[in-house]
Amino acid sequence: MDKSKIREVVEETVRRTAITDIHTHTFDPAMGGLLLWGIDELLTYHYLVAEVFRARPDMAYSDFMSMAKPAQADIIWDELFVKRSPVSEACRGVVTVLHSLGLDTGSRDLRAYRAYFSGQNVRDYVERVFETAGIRKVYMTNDPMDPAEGPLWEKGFDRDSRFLGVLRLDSALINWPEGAARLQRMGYRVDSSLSGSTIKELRRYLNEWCDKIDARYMAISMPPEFRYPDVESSLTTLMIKAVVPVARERNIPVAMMIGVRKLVNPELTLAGDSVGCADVATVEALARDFGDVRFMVTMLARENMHALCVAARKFKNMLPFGCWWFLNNPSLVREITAMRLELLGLSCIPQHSDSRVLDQLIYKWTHSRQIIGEVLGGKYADLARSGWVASRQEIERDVNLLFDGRSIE
Ligand code: RAT
Ligand code: ZN
Repeated sequence: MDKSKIREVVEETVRRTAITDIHTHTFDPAMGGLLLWGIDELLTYHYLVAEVFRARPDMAYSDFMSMAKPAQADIIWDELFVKRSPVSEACRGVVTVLHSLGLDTGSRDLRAYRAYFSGQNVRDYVERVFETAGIRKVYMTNDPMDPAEGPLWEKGFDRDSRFLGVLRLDSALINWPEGAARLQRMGYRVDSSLSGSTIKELRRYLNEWCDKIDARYMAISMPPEFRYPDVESSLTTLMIKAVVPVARERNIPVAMMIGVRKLVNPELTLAGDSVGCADVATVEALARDFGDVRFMVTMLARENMHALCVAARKFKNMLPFGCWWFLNNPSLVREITAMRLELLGLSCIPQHSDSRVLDQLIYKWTHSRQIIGEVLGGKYADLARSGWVASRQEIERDVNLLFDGRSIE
């Protein structure tokens, strides 16, 4: 191939390769109201809820939080799209979605957008979004302890094979013994002290629910203080005595998302979490001591990203993934992607979308594909300058390695 074309070919390949999105908060359409979509959901995304208070410091948190969703959406639209230009990443995302759907972003007409969405049927809209975003499959985040979600699984439904199950562990494990009380209510014989039958019963919970949702991996988000080894910590004990053995037995990965400081501003609820620097030595020690278990790892602090790449060079059972939450911004995705390619080659999962609203699949992937394509294209151009010109087939093969999700299967 012509050397000067190589960037273009890589960018184009990244644009059209079907993606397996390994971490989202979207749901199988059969799960009804849990699947969020449409303009009011897009506008009240918690990333934008945090931003609206930057524009309206006079507004009381509780006043906004107690409003109905359309009223919140009206304020966010007015403050962040009409009175000022939507330059933040989360704001631009809404614009990308509207534009990709063929709506007139020049009209600035929220009522017209609402009318468009109210004319959609959810099943057809899922097809449209998957098609527009170029998505093959998405992994959900499934919490059996969620009062809206648990009963749906208990009852059972016809699954859409494109929405894969992931057992989320936070409500069972974080802030133990809060999870113990929930487990007891579900009929598991656990107690707060981690003694007696607790570990055995927690494993039973994990196994039964992995079966029920056909979990492809188990996932947990953790505070920056998470340490291993740490004999004092309930979370660490539960991880190594229950989660790790179940993952090993089932041959599924454990995803650890580390570095969230929950509710630094409780009044902001879901939008109130912050970031802290985590301990990369902890994930190295876990990967070393449990070498037969696969760990998918992402961290929330930019400061952790370099050390995490180095850690993955040392442990073949560690897979860095995604640019999570506050890192999912073009400048940081660019930096992190380049660093990963330089240190790990193609052995990482560059991005997940974290979409909470179905339509976000469109913007999160349009934006990420753009940056990842540019960075990756630069790497093939560098290679060509060094004397190695990749063929189209080789480029397609490589892009698939990054995006088809096979490394976690
Ligand atoms: O990015 C987000 O939407 C966060 O609220 C979290 O859901 C985070 O991604 C998580 O999975 O904990
Ligand atoms: Zn998430």
